[in-house]
Amino acid sequence: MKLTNKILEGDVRAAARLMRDIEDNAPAAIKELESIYLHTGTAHVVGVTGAQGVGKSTLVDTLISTFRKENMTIGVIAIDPTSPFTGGALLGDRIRMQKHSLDKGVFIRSLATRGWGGGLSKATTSMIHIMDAMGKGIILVETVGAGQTEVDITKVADTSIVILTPGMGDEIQMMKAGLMEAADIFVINKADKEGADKLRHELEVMLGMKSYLPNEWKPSIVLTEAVHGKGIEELMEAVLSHREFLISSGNLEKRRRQRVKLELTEAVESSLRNHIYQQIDEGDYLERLLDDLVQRKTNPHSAALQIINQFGK
Ligand SMILES: Nc1nc2c(ncn2[C@@H]2O[C@H](COP(=O)(O)OP(=O)(O)OP(=O)(O)O)[C@@H](O)[C@H]2O)c(=O)[nH]1
Ligand SMILES: [Mg+2]
Repeated sequence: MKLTNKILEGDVRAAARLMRDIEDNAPAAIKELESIYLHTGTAHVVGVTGAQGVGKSTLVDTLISTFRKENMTIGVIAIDPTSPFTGGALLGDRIRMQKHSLDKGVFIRSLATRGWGGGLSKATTSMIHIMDAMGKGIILVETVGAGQTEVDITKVADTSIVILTPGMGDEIQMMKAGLMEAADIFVINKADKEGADKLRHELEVMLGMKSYLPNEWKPSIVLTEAVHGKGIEELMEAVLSHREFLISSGNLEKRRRQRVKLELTEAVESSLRNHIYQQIDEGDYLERLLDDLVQRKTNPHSAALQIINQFGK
């Protein structure tokens, strides 16, 4: 557990080291994570999602400065789909974020998600835990592009920010991804462009169609101009209000329980998968079962149960 103690003291190098080990699937990293986990649960996790180019990174960058003025410590995880098309944008992000690199209260990491086959990777949740254990008060998780990762981040975030921009027809794209229902805060970024008020009106109409119970959060709408630093304080206030609401309504506990449940089921699935596959790969058990399947002597469901009974002990 030599990394854990350093990480708890906020050691950035130890944290970076552990994160690398996790990405490399090093066995020692699992042990470290087990002890890290016991020191988590205080950070407020904020998902920042939206279609490509809506201004997520610019917004995150300005949010960092705004939170820092309030003396809050920040972790940032930028999830990179490793698409060749975003290379330029990421380079831009790095240059932009460099100004925070000397600030001990800020820790920024980007994560590649290629090869994880969609969904929130184990690396992402591990990284959230590490930053949490480091004592970061707010953890911002930026997801690029539209897809499963964006929807999944809303399952682990305490607060979900969904960013839209005027005149892009984003609203409709978002609806499809199931993001609209997950948003706690809608940001209309690039409010300097035409159509911001129209979009705000459309969102208000949409939210007005639903009735909210007293202990239910009605999503807030914030207009921002990230490039000009406008509306960022309001956005920070919206995040803090939502956090207050979650705590006072008891919803934070419910959300966290959901998150833990998701993590647990994922852990069960992956442990079972690793455990079983390792064993069936060793003998000719699998080959015989495949023969039976090809010859229609059995069916995949029964064969799966047979495998679990044989090796799942
Ligand atoms: N006009 C205007 N442009 C903005 C605003 N905010 C960001 N931009 C510009 O929009 C472009 C994309 O900004 P990014 O912050 O890289 O957007 P992103 O959502 O992180 O992009 P990806 O990570 O590639 O999905 C940049 O050229 C920004 O300068 C704004 O408020 N108004
Ligand atoms: Mg970005």
